[in-house]
Amino acid sequence: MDVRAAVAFEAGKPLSIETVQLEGPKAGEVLIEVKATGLCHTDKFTLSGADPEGLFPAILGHEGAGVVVEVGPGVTSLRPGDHVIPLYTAECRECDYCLSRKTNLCQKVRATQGKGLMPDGTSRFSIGGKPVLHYMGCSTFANYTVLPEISLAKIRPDAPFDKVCYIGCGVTTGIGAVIFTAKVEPGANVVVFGLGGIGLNVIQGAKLAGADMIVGVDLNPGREALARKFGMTHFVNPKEVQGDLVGHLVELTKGGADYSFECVGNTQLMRQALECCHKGWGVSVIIGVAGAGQEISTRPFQLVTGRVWMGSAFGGARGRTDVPRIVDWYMEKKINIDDLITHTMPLERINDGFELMARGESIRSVVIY
Ligand code: NAD
Ligand code: DAO
Ligand code: ZN
Ligand code: ZN
Repeated sequence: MDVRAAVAFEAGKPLSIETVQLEGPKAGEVLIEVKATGLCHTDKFTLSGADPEGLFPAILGHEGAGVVVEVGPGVTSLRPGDHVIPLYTAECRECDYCLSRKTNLCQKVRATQGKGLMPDGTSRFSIGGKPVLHYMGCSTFANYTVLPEISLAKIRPDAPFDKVCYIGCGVTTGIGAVIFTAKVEPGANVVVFGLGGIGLNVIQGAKLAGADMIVGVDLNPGREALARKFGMTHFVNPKEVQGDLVGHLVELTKGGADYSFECVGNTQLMRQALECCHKGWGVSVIIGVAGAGQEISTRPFQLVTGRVWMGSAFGGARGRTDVPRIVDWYMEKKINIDDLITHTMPLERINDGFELMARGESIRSVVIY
């Protein structure tokens, strides 16, 4: 079938709106109509060429929501009409990783997904007979796409696509890092570095977990008001701190953070996030994705004296299990997504959305098909 897609032909160039050919689902695969997709920082990172694993030409996008149109042979858990959220972290429930119960990083389709291909090693997308690659197993910048069955979370039918698409990455990454990865407990002091599409969700996750002090750190003073609305209790702009930022944060939290989260992708901030943690028990979670080849460092004594450094991918969420629950939290008004979706646009204006992101003017832009 012919589909409409924003194609990334090469790094550093704007996306190009094209008619693309899409093959139907093969065994274990599902064709979905994408109804809405968010634009995430990671799409921009790949499009910029900074992502060492970025492959072209490809159809980017990994934060969608849509409806099942057709299922391939052997698909048992989904049928046409089901509402779904694509998962860039699948959940097969049978690989060693899934069965370990220690991680959400299902490896069942990881190898082919990383090459921009479906599990049988081919692409379903093409233009004029030439293959166009999938991206993060999702490719939600097309109005129809094909995914493995295990890469789709079935969600309730009354959830609005243009809001819950954000649960496909940003919401789950931020809230999940607090609840599933760090397991923040009531009364904890939390410091969040970076108040963008991820950090604001860390803040609302910390509030949901019952954190006491929630300190937000950002260079952009324009982020303060929204962060306060989501539960931030103290704002720190590093440009306004006299002297050492770490010392300031340790003093503010009366000894250090119980938990800190790096939501920028800056290796210097990652160090500060670790070092502002409380001696003996502070836990620092890296969420931000640093540029190719960058490294983190600290003095080992920071860890010897009880601080813990860890990371979180997709908020530690097991997609098919946890994403429908997070959709329920939204529908029950336990979490706020609406105020984070600052812009919407048709597919034809998707490049405007990336410009808004680059200028720091949007939290989330959503393309509505
Ligand atoms: P964003 O651009 O919306 O937000 C980043 C924020 O950091 C902005 O508010 C900016 O002003 C602030 N900032 C930049 N430099 C700063 C500094 N030196 N000190 C303090 N604040 C600073 O980005 P986002 O969408 O929230 O994504 C954040 C990071 O998370 C990115 O690296 C992204 O790739 C990554 N990410 C990780 C996962 C995961 O599963 N681990 C998932 C999605 C995104
Ligand atoms: O290696 O098993 C694996 C999968 C790793 C994927 C984790 C992705 C998290 C960071 C990328 C940002 C996603 C938007
Ligand atoms: Zn993302
Ligand atoms: Zn698995």
